[in-house]
Amino acid sequence: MNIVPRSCAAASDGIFIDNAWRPSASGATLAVADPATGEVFTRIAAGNAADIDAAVTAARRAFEGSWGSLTATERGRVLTRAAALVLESFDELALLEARDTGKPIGQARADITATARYLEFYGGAADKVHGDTIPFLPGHFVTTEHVPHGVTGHIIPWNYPAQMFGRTIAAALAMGNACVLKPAEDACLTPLRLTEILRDAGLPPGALNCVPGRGEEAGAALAAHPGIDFISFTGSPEVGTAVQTAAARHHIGCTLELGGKSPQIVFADADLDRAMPVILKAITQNAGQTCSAGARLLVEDGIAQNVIERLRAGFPALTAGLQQADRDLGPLISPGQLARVRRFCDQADADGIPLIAEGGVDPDAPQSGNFIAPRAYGPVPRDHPLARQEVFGPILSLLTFRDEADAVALANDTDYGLVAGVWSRDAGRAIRVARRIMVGQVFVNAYGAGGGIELPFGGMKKSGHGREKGFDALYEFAATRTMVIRHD
Ligand code: TXE
Repeated sequence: MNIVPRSCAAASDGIFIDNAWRPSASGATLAVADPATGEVFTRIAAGNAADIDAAVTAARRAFEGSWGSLTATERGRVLTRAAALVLESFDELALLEARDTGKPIGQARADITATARYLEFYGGAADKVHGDTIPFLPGHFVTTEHVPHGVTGHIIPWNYPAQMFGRTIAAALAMGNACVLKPAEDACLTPLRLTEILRDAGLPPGALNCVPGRGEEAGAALAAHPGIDFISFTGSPEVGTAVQTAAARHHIGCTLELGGKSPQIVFADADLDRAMPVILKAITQNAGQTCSAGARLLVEDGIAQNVIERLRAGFPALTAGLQQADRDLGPLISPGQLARVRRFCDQADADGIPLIAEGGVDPDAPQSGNFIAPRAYGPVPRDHPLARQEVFGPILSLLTFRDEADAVALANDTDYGLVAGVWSRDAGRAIRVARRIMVGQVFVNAYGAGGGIELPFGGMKKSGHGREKGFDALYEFAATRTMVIRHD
């Protein structure tokens, strides 16, 4: 497995600007550890404000020159070629993603498939974004076009680094922006490799620059840089606030995707045989470190005991293990994340919240890894942290509701608004309820979009604003220019 991109001499040279690798301006590096063992297996360049400045300058040059002068079709072809190159390097990328994030190899493979699909989708979409003509005054012809912002900044998290790369970078490039990417310090290896693949696909120098580094250094410098025209951020609400504040200081737009506490609403008439496996997967996929994890299981009173019995039957079979073992879940990303999840469990235990069921950890999983067994708690009181805060781990909270009105109120009784699921055989009720939940994406008798590349995705309330995926993302990475032509 190539730990560093093929054309990069060493990971410590891993700042990518103007299609070439270089060490960070300060010479600083970050340790890269395997979440399953704790072993530090490489060190990656840690960029700072000087590197960000060089990257923004390179991006501006590309936007005003070689990249900005390509047609939409030519841009699309670069992305489509990159999709093919990702598939050619499929096994290598999946192994790298699994090693860096700890996720089971099957999940990593699914993520690389999705990454290629993002490049394919946005490659195909690049020349299909059309403007309008607008009837106006006599003797006037009015038309609109969607023009790129210019230089876009992208700050992505560690939970799905390859997919996040595809999601945000492919859409921005498709519209003609030049990009500066700051991947997460805990998982930046696949974004670096994918950056190289974009170059190999024909991206001109400066069109995509990648600066790994610490959030408070490289990330903050990118958000505050006066040379960027738009910023896309996925991460915690706290950092999202800082990014939006920085963007406001120089009056640029941003999209924020800040996680959730997503409800799965199960009515008494639901098909539990169909629902339960999906409910278990929605909290254990990626060890629960998923913004759209189905973390709140809201169950109608009359079937609560039945659902609890099914959780007792299902959870013990869920096992955490090494990447190559391809179990239900891998380790958490870092000791810090493990400590955070344990704190939630310790508090639940101390507060006497019943532990419904627990899964396991493979006996051969190293003690030094960040492994935790998945758990289901409940009934959880409505004001308990387990019912309100994002755990970002494989911990399911069961709450009960009385009737339809109570279900809607409970589902919306959260600061977040990302995703929801409604399970019922009464189609009218399921749709009625689904339309009253304040979220950006809602499922009926299903949950989880998988890649969901074509489907607009994003939050309401504390989950953030703006849409990624689908055609909606293209419009985020563009501004509408209206042209009024007088011809009388
Ligand atoms: O996120 P951070 P963390 C949630 C989840 C998790 C918690 C903490 O609940 O437990 O956040 O995770 C960069 N200026 N989500 O601490 O810090 C950072 O380098 C600019 C949900 O890892 O927000 C990384 O690239 N950038 C989420 C990115 O922000 C800064 C996914 C995210 O890191 C910065 C991840 C700064 N001052 C965490 N500080 C989701 N929406 O799915 C950090 N960064």
